[in-house]
Amino acid sequence: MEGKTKTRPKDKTVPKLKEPEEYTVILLNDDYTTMDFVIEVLMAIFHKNLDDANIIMLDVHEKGKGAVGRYPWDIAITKAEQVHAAARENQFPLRCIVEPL
Ligand code: TYC
Repeated sequence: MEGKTKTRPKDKTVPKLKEPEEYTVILLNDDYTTMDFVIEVLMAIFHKNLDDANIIMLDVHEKGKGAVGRYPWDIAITKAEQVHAAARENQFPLRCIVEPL
């Protein structure tokens, strides 16, 4: 292929790389999980500081549910599984759900 350089064909569309879609992890209230455990979970799994964890926990406690964070699908579902595993280990019924943004 002498004398020929490869250039990107101008008439073809190059697919744009899309940002990964995000999902919201929503924490659900219950009557049995302790407030301290919810705060621990928010700090350990969602990397919230103590103040934010406390605010989120109280909001969920009062309203019944609340958003904890937005993540790409794999991360959101992994965090939800980690919450359920930690809750199971400590015999709490704490649940969260993952919803499209
Ligand atoms: N309602 C619980 C209590 O009074 C505390 C709690 C808060 C539980 C948030 C779950 O996602 C939750 N001990």
